[in-house]
Amino acid sequence: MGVVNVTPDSFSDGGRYLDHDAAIAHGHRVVAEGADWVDVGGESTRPRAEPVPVDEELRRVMPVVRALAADGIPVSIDTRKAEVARAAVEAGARLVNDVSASLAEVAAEGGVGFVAMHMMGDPRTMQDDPRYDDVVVEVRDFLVARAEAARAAGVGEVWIDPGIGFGKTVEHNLDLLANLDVLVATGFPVLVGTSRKATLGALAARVDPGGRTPPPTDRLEGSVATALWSVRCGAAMVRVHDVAATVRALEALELAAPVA
Ligand code: PMM
Repeated sequence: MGVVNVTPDSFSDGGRYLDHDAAIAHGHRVVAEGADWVDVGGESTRPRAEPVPVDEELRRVMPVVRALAADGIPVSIDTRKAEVARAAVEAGARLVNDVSASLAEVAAEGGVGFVAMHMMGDPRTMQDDPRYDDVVVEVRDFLVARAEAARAAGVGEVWIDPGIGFGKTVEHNLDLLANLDVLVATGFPVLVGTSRKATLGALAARVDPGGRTPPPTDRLEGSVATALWSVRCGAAMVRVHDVAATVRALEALELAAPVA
């Protein structure tokens, strides 16, 4: 899944694709590079981001969703708002990627797929002091409950996603990545998004002689490494910014060490 953020402030690529034509071109580019889905989002969910009014979010994403869907590209809409999800599905989006895990009804009504992602709290406060007794068990139980509710509401295709970086410390994120098999064992297809996230910056700083944290655009190695790890643990999809590098790395891994 390739990311197209039509936002001025996403941590990873904010401002690059705010212009509709640039966003549409980027959607085509990630498909040419090997993405099966293009995830279009108009509200940054980075820590401490302020919510975006619905009209502004619609203005940002709709021309992009409409154009990519009209070109036959499988579009996922990354939103927490029912109005935006509904409009995007009417315009041809086929997956509702909902970081609040609460829009299953919209996906059911539209006859499209649904991603239930785990987040503790909301983006404004989620990184303040996240605490869990057992992050893996709590995230799994939350996701299974939301995914079963989505099935009961009539959604045919339900994905689960641990929500790396959404109300989690570096250690929580690493614990989730180390135990992805627990999510895979639920039987729901698992989506993982580590691309360019702060945890990868923290890991890079641990091995940097000067303890330097690279900016989001300089976290390619960690992004690719964790995408490969996720796929080898059984994740069915990874959400990435650097599609070409990720696809090439996955292909090389498959050739070097094919899965039996
Ligand atoms: N991460 C971001 C946004 N949307 N959706 C899913 N399902 N999983 C994620 O991990 C996820 C997401 C934040 O990253 P961005 O600001 O680079 O889009």
